[in-house]
Amino acid sequence: MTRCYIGLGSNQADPTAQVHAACAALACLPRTEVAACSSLYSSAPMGPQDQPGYINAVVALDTELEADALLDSLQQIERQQGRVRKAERWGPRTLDLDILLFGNVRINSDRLQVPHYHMHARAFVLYPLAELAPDLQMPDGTPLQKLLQDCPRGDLQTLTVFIQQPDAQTGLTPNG
Ligand code: A4P
Ligand code: MG
Repeated sequence: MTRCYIGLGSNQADPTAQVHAACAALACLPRTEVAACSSLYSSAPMGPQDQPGYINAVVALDTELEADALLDSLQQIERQQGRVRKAERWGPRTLDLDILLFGNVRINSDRLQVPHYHMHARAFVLYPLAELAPDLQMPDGTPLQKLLQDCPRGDLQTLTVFIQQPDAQTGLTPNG
């Protein structure tokens, strides 16, 4: 099993529900278990400002999938939740699922860059990640706490809406 961390983001079509649904879908992936889900976080959009604010979260997964297969599965979940890839960089989306960390490995292929290329500068990634794994180290040995020191929280808010832990068998939350 490889412990990996997935960043979830949405700013379209009921973002909170999108993140809940994505968490449930992650729990249904083959040979994969959801170990923990962070709180939900809200923040103003990074990048183009003419789009709604975002809801973000981080999920810890233990998986036997290879990184490429995991990316395929994440992109399938994005499509199932209505994600349409557009040319605009950092534009609005129903769901974005990024592999932040995949065990302790570094990947630089055509399809994958892990650790995620900009995670060190994104409060909406680092703070939910720290909620799950405060003592984490990056593959290059940098402590997560050091990245947090260098990345102000800004307008990032922790919401008092929790991801409901989905049932591992059905992927359904207690309310369906
Ligand atoms: N790819 C490479 N590495 C990875 C990885 N580690 N995980 C490749 C996932 N995918 C990875 O992805 C484009 C390609 O990146 C994929 O085909 C995969 O092979 P994409 O999801 O279509 O592109 P994207 O997400 O639009 O691009 P980008 O630059 O990753 O967008 P970001 O950086 O995710 O920005 N503001 C707030 N507050 N919160 C947000 O979550 N998100 C964005 C999107 C903008 N502003 C935001 C937020
Ligand atoms: Mg992405």
